[in-house]
Amino acid sequence: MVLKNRVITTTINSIATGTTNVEAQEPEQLTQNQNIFQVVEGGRYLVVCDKRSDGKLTCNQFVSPHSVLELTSLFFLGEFRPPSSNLPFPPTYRRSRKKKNKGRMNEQQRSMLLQSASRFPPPKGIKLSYGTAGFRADASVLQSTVFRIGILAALRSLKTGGAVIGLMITASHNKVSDNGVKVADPGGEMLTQDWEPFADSIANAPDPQSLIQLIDEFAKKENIPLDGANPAAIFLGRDTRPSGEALVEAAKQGISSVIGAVGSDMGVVTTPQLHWMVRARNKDMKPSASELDYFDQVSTSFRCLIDLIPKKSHQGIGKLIVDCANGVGGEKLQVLKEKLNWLDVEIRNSGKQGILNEQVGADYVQKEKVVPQGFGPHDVGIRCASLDGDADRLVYFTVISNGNNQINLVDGDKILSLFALFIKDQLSILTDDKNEYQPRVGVVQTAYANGASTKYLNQLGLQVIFTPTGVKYLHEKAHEYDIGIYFEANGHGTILFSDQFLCWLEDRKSTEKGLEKQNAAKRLWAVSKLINQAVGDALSGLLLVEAILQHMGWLVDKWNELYRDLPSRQLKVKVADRTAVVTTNAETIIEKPPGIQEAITALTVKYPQGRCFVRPSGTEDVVRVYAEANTQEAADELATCVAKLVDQFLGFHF
Ligand code: 16G
Ligand code: MG
Repeated sequence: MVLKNRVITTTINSIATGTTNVEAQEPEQLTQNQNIFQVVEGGRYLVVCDKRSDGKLTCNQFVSPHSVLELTSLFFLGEFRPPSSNLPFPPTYRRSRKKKNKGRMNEQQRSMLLQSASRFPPPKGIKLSYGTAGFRADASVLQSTVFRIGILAALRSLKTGGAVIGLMITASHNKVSDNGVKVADPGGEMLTQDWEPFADSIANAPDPQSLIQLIDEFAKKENIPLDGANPAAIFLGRDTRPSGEALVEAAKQGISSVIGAVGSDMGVVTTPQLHWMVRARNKDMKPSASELDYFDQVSTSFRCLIDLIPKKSHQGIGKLIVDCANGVGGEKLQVLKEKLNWLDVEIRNSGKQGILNEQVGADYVQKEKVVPQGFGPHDVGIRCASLDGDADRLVYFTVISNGNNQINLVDGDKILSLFALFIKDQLSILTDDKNEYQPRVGVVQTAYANGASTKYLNQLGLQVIFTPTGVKYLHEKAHEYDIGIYFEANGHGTILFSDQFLCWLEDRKSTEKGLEKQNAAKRLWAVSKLINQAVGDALSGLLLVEAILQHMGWLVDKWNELYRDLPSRQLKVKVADRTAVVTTNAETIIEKPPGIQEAITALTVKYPQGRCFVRPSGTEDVVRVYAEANTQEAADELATCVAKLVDQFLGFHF
């Protein structure tokens, strides 16, 4: 691929929303294959077009579905990739004649907000914060917060030129009486961090007047059109918690108190399904972007990967048993199983009976390292997997014989390693030194990644980068690569592919002469369609693991033996104020309070292969301790000593 900074200006006559035929005056200047265009008019847009044989252009990825398009100039960028900072997604299209009213709230809008807010008084004496994964609390105190986040989601849609925003009601792996709410941005990723302080402040506004004042100030600052003339669209979803339905209703009330905002209820879905739909609607311009589309895409791309398995390595790898945490993943996996009727899967803890997340699910299995309810000695030797309550985490395990319910855990780090290995293999078939274009591959982990996994990935020759805990940090970092693979040890992760890489790959699928290279390109293409690029997705991740294991002809033990985990221990400590702990270096070093880091380091160096860090939890009122060492006893001892230290420095000693 030639990287050229060539910019050709051409003029388009019209771009129709959704269907998107682009008519350019000088299409002869454009090449036949997919090209990247940038449209400039009041904002910058990324458009990917195909030039058809009749010389016209078909635009297949485009801007906000709700913008009235009056675009006139188009710059052809050839195969040049502008720096990502120049590519806001989604574009913020603004009609210049509306500028005068930006951020001004009219009287009708003000009184609608006042009226509806008075029906949702905030709970007394409770301060909520938009943590690592949105607001989470006992469901009984969340009505007002969810109502207000409905308003926030509508504002976010207005801010992004009418792009669809996601609002998910879930408390993931927390107990069934909890619930929560989080927002998905137009690309399907987590709400931009810049808006989190606003989420905190409106959630805690004591009365309707102060709430309206905060909204007014924020809308002015952010130039959000609140004059009722602009549409806003929100997709709502919820997991299976009994409190979910009423909370979705509260969110709808928040949304409909912003003039022009429309909420579409997607019903009971997994968190990643909702993120996928948001992304599909905005980025891929799928007109329906429904759950059905999701199932179609993941099942078709999975089948494609299976069809591309070289015959010689095609051998049975036995059945898979999946623990669905008694959550939403059970019914969704059942749909996939029916679509892929030859996939050998047994579904357990499907949610028909049994309590959500109670001694079941990925979080329980990964933290406790024991079999979930419903599994036992009869499952020894079988490949098992666990999803969490909203199906955005996935771990595998096998039951140890005579092990007293102990398991061999195959965690997020191992899933990451399997994905990285497969992608690296396919890339090395596809590219050689002669290729002018070398895709950049990055692997993103957190401090919780087992040290043995990082060593393994480094040995594969991959670049490993660390970020703080929380999907938003990993996701953002992975975006910096052509192929960015990220996983947390807890089983949340995915793979991101850059548009530039996908354009190149699409070309290779058809132009490569050798069958092997063509198949490698097709496999990578199928991976990009199967994996949920919006967010970590237990169901699509599970299908990718299954496809790769079948491709390799590997039994689960072979996969688990890629490397041997260093023994580790996690503990949590209740402290007076967890915000007193300030960390740096992807949470591996404590900056404040002074003195504690030196004490931890002094303890850690005593243990061979010792590693230890302490961080405040983003989801619980505790401080977490993680320790790793060459034996389990040593890891336990190190974790216990450091936990005592944390208590000395930060505990309740008045
Ligand atoms: C949330 C995060 C997860 C993180 C965990 C850490 C998302 C969607 N989920 O579940 O990524 O590992 O919090 O919890 O961001 P902690 O801060 O309590 O340790
Ligand atoms: Mg979850």
